[in-house]
Amino acid sequence: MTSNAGARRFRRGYIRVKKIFLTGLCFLIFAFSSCQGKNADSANGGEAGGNAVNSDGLIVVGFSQVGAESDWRMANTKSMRETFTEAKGYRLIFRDAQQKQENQIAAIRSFISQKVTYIVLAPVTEDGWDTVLKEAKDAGIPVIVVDRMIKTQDNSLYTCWIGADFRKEGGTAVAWMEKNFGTDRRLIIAHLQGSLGSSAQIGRTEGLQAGIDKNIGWRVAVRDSGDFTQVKGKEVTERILKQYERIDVLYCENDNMAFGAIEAMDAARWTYGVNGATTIISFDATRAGLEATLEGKINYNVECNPLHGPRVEEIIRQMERGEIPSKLAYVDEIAFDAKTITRADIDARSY
Ligand code: GZL
Repeated sequence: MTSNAGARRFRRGYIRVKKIFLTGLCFLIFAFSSCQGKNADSANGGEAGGNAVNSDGLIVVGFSQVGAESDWRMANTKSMRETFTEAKGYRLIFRDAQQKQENQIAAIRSFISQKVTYIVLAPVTEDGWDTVLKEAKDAGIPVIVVDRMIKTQDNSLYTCWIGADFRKEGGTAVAWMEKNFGTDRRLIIAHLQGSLGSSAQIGRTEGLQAGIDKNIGWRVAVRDSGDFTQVKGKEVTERILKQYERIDVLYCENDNMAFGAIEAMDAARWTYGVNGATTIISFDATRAGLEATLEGKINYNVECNPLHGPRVEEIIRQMERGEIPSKLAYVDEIAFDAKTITRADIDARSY
């Protein structure tokens, strides 16, 4: 065989081997990329563009939680996590918004893109939800609002709401104040508000304001927000103690701000509680809040029950049965007086 013919045969063989190699390489690249794409989709809980609920027969619940700002919030999150487990037929996608509405809106949009079965929203504030809830409605995903309320002109944007009657909670505190201070004496009140614009703050403030409007001797010397946190509750109280000689009632819109206020009062050697100059009223009745009530540091503590997990599950079960849940559902709540609370009262509670 001449060297030219041999060279030609070698070239033809080389080109054939090269073609086979390149075809195989293209196939491998295509197979890997489509597999990767599928894995990415299944990581989001479904087939490529498929419905998350179908991936493994679980009901997928996207829960946008306010944050982790208080003992109440932690108990609320625990209740939801303990309820929506795979053993009970759910996949819970939990998002903590660090008390920022923009994070909740982003979470809801991610739930929509993952095609969850239900969206549960604990809204940080009442306003600003219409746009994103319209997107959820257009995607055919029911929205259950829990804890605080949303304000909207279009009630079709959410299926239902379950939570506390915050104004009633404030009214309960005012009734106790009337009983213990009378209605015709001068009362100097310092008011620690929760996160401004949240239903809990709006309702508890309205409850107090109704008492002030009714009892002419009552006066709010100072009103400031501690954002439902212990750190800010302490900061606000430190400022108050520097400005005022006398505070008859410190009205704290949650336990964690009351704990911060107690820290500030201790540091300033300011007396409070059942044996002190300043009466402390608080809300939530968390375990730590009730311990402080039992110790006489908090005079009166109005419960706000955080155990919404089973309540939300009941709503979902109703909807799975094709039933329509009540649009609004209020939870029953009680209150605790430092003068009558017992250890048994606290031990009987699950949070
Ligand atoms: C009340 C809830 C409030 C609690 C606070 O339902 O929204 O938010 O009172 C919590 O402790 O931060």
